Amino acid sequence: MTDEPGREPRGINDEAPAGADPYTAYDDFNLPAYVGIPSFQKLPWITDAAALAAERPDVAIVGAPYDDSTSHRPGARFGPRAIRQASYHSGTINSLQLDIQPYDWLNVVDAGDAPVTPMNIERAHAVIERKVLDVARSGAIPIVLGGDHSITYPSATAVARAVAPRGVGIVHFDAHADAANSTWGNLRSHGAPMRRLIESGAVAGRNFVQVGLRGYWPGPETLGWMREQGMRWHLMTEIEERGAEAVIRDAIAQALDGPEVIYLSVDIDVIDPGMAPGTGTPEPGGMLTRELLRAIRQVVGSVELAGMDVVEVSPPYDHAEVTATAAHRCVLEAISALAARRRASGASPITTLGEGTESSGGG
Ligand SMILES: [Mn+2]
Repeated sequence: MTDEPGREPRGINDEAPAGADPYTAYDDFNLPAYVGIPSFQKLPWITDAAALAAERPDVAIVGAPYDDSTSHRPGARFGPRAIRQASYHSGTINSLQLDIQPYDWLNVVDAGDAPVTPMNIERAHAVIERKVLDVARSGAIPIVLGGDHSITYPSATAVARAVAPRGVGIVHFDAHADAANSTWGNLRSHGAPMRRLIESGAVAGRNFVQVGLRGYWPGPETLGWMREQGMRWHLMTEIEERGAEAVIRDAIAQALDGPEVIYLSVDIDVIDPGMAPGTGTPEPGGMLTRELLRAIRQVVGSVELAGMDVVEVSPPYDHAEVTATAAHRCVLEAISALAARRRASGASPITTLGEGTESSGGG
């Protein structure tokens, strides 16, 4: 203390022991999840295409904050931001399910958002396609956070372009087939992206496989079109009868009947709305969250994943972040399964992040 007028007061830590500077004790990656930059898992934020190409990450998160194609409840434009922050973990993580610390095996970054603006569907889809293409051409597997399901049209198109001439099969988890011709005349509706992808030739109809369909849509005309394309689908009732693991084994084989790589599209409404209420078109009677997480491990663990999206998270309809948290974990399960595949391939671990630190934030 000093009573000398005009003199700067001493700092509150001036008498701390030497070497114990609380200001620099933790870097941003290891600080709590709610402190610092809200990138996915506080991973490096690299939005520039040239910087991504130089970094050559293994996996890159991409936001697609767009929901002008919704037919019912809006709000999925806020999905990427909600999913990114729906985690209590910071620092490195350890998958108990797969016994692996994924960031020891994969360089994962957050490539930021596609530069979407509202009220212009064509522009939004064009910038999403360009963003996902930039990521895929950097060598990274894009994991895209929606956004309504229309974003799968530009996102899967970009992945199909990046991997050509190799073919892509699509495994699609959803309550809905999303294979309408249009919704009230709009061809870019979130009920139509799967038809656009098949019509454009991005994916062959016979390698488009859907899991979890239920409820009261689509009608016979759309189902007839789907049959004509050779599409395969597995109703929720089949999961109830055979169990998810057997159904997903079949789905993988059907999607890879010809193609070499898989694009995985996860509509969060495949989960029962009791466990994922924050979504645009909730359909009761869906999968358990734990079933979907296991299914994602199964798919990603047994195929060559070329791209993925998690869509239709609508935070304004969510409660206690339950839907955003489920979506966040869909992404972590995929990253962990990719890491397990890398380990199984005989590759060496990498050390790009927080070596020697352990995740905080259990509870
Ligand atoms: Mn859906």
